[in-house]
Amino acid sequence: MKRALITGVTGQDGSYLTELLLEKGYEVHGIIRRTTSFKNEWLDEIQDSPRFKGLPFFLHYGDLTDAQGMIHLMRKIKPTEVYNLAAQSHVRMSFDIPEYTGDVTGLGTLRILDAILEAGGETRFYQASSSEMFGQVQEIPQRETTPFYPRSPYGCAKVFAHWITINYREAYHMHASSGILFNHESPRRGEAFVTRKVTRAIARIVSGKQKELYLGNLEAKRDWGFAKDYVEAMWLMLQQPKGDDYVIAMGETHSVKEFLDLAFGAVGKDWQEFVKIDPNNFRRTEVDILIGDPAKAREKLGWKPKHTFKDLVQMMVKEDLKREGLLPEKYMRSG
Ligand code: NAP
Ligand code: G4F
Repeated sequence: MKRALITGVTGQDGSYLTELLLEKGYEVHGIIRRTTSFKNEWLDEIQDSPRFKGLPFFLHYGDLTDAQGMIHLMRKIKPTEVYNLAAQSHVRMSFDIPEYTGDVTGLGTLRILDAILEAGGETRFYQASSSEMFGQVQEIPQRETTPFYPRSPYGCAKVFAHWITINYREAYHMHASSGILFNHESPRRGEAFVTRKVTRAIARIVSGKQKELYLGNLEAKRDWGFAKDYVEAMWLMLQQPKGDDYVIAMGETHSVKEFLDLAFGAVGKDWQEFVKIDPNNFRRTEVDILIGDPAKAREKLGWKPKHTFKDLVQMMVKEDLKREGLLPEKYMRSG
């Protein structure tokens, strides 16, 4: 039986990847951080779901800042595959906590790679690289060979993590791959990211709990896809004969304004009546446009997304309405 270890298992991608690997017959181990009150909606959902009841899913305490802890877990679990999804993943916040972001998001990756080597080195490794590494883009669309120009402490930390993964692949002949994933969202997206902030606010506006929504730069453009499609690509990378780097993207870009149009439009509302600008939501240095070219992933991995941008927006609005206790069919326009 294949045994996977997932760091960042409580996050958006961690939850979808856990489900995918359990469905594929893996024994799945996840690393969680100690918190005063441990509650994670998605993990609770997985553990309580009849679909996954009785399947081998185990949680272990650990932290990417704790090298010894990582070595101990690697020796104990002896995973065949490690998916390193843990990170301080919020770009604007990385300007407030740059050193911490570098420690977790950058050095954390090195600690995992070293732990794999310490435990024997046979484990296949996936690194969650990011389109934020392209930052001030040097080429449109961005592909695996596009030079990096990160625009935040988060982007800089991810560049380090990306290159140390390549270095360990070359220096120690590790089966190590990086997925350069463009923005991917879902109903499980953290509430501080713009898409979920918008769809959650829509549900609260419809239910009368919220009147205004404060945002930042509405002109920024992102290549947004659905997280569940993207975790499939992570798994495909580790099934290849050799480690490599792949861009995972939809190949189209939309502004925050376009997201607002579609999301508010889904409940028949005009976003301009609700959205206000708060300068605190702007970044010191912004990434203006991202658009990826997933040709290599399509050709070599046979990967292609199953959901469109429009599907994604509709799905996120629908799920947030449900979470507010509202009937989507009552409030959502069809199409
Ligand atoms: P997310 O929802 O923010 O999840 C981050 C995960 O990392 C959480 O489980 C978090 O645990 C964990 N974590 C944070 N600090 C940690 C530490 N010191 N030690 C151990 N675990 C720690 O992120 P996501 O959207 O699922 O993204 C997954 C990965 O892909 C991240 O590395 C992200 O940077 C990268 N990425 C994401 C996107 C995207 O659009 N979603 C695109 C490209 C790359 P807690 O629950 O305890 O906070
Ligand atoms: O949703 P965001 O915070 O995502 P961002 O910065 O693109 O980062 C996400 O995607 C990366 C992949 O490219 C990941 F690596 C990273 O971990 C994370 O998952 O912001 C998207 C855009 C930005 O241009 C931002 O300035 O939306 C703009 N925006 C406008 N108002 C806002 C807001 N972003 C947030 N979070 N909150 C706002 O109020």
